[in-house]
Amino acid sequence: MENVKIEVRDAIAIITIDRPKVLNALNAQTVAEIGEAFEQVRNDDAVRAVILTGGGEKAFVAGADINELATMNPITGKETAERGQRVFTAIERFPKPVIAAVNGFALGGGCELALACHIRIASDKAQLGLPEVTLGIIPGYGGTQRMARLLGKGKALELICTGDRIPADEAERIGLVNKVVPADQLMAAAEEMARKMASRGPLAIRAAIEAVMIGSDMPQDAGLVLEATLFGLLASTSDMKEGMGTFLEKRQAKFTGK
Ligand code: CO8
Repeated sequence: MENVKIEVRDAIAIITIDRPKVLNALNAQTVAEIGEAFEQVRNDDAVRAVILTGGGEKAFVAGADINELATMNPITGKETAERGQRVFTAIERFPKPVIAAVNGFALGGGCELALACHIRIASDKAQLGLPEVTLGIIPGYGGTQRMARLLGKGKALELICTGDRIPADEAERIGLVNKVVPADQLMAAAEEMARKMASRGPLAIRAAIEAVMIGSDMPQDAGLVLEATLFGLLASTSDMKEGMGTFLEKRQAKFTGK
């Protein structure tokens, strides 16, 4: 892959979008490579958590590549949006926790990418926003849906319709990011959280993500059925016996994902 790099360290895959000269802008190739990177990591049993970040000092991702967007017609525009939405939805439903380490600008498609991740940790230098309306378009990689679900319709419409960029501390205040840390501690903070999640039962983590991400789009009664079914399923796993055993025997868990 040309624009996306994968590094695996201690059960954690760090996926870096690496086109720093254009602030990691998402052209079609980069979107495809992000999808490919997640597929590689999905099939790697040694990986139990993922950190997604941007290469260089300035940006997580400064949006879709405006040079490509400028050439869209109605057909290619819809197709491009759908292709990106498929990749981003695969991230949202990824069976291992995905933490966005937002190291700088997360704008437009970059903010939408962060929104598709399960957790967002931001550097104190990060700025986030959906500036699409300043270009005469709307978010097309899920931003209208995921931001409204995360923040509520009022705040989402404020950000989408002004196109304003907000600093990391405000993003934390409104719940757009989980926490903010000094820039030089960003990767350490993301790795610390990823390591903690990677040490838990992987099948339980997978079920938790499914229950929250799929369940929150269902009526609550159906979501509760999903939760109970996944809960029951976990009772059939060695990981459950291991987890309960460690508590009763006061020892460290060794989960196998079986
Ligand atoms: N696309 C292409 N190139 C970009 C992008 C981008 N989104 N962002 C930055 N770049 C390039 C710049 O053109 C510049 O290149 P060059 O050095 O060749 O001139 C280089 O990156 C560095 O950028 P700047 O010189 O502008 O850096 P500054 O520090 O002055 O400014 C900003 C940083 C504020 C982030 C500024 O670059 C900016 O405003 N970028 C555009 C942000 C934006 O509008 N993003 C939203 C794009 S639209 C979108 O994401 C739609 C998603 C949905 C698509 C649905 C499918 C069709």
